[in-house]
Amino acid sequence: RKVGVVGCPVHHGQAKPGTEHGPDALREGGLIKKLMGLGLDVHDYGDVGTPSHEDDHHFDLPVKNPKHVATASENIAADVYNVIKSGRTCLALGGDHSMAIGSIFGHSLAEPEHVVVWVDAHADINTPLTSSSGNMHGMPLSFLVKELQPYISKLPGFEFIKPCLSAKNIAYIGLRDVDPGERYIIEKLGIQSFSMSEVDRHGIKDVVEKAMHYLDPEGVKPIHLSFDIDALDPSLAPSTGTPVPGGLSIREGNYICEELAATGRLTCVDIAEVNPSLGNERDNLITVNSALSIITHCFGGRRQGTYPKNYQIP
Ligand code: DIR
Ligand code: MN
Ligand code: MN
Ligand code: MN
Repeated sequence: RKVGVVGCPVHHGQAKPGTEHGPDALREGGLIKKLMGLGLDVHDYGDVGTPSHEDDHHFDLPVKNPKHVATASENIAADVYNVIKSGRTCLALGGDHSMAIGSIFGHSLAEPEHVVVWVDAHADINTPLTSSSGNMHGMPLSFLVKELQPYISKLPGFEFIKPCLSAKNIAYIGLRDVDPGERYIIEKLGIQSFSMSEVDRHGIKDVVEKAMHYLDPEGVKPIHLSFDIDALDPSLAPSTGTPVPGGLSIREGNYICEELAATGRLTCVDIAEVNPSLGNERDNLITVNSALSIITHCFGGRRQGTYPKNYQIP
């Protein structure tokens, strides 16, 4: 299998500097070697450009840095599209979760029928008007969901985005910090949501099975996994901007990834919100190692073990 890595060093979707170093922290943690060790043909496309804008907060809306987010999103979309079109599975390294605007939109240009599994403590579906933070990493899905467009304010730079998802194309896993407006939207649009309560009640096996059956009962559609590292318990991912107690274990996280990888239809994976500027060196190491574990299980790594194609007993 072929993989294309796209660095998305964005941080303007939230207030804590450091997520722009996420891609390099993952590379320095041994990402490429680990993927090659799985027998994959890996090409690292480097980082997308994140052009700066001087005047980026003069609008009536409480939305922060829309031009920064828009131009980075446009660049991310172009790279993700090219990687997938060239026949590679895309691994998009964040960056804060506003990166998913570009990666999901770019994926949709290449694979219009794709479905999205959103693994996160947060729902990231605030509109510019339901958001109380103004942080765009809490809004990415709202720009992509067709049913929400009547409620989405026009933002500078966002003209290139065509809403590419229906509410029924999304399933959440791991939610435990959802704003009132977001909960209302989830219920109103009937978005499939497996919060930590459902993980507790049914177990991760049932949750993944139900999510995939709901999104694509025939098992034919390309899958986009958007994995916010804060979906994991903070003990496993301390270096992240908005940790919430009571998260997924590494076993649950890896299980989700093994199951999605086993479909053979995982075409794009985002890893978002790794922030090496938060916490100490040990926190960074724990967080990067958790992210690498999640990634490898998306790309053929299995806890039962693997061996190269032509392996023979020596
Ligand atoms: C909150 C937090 N719902 C917001 N969102 C976060 O700002 O809209 N997303 N942390 O990852
Ligand atoms: Mn900057
Ligand atoms: Mn989150
Ligand atoms: Mn998120």
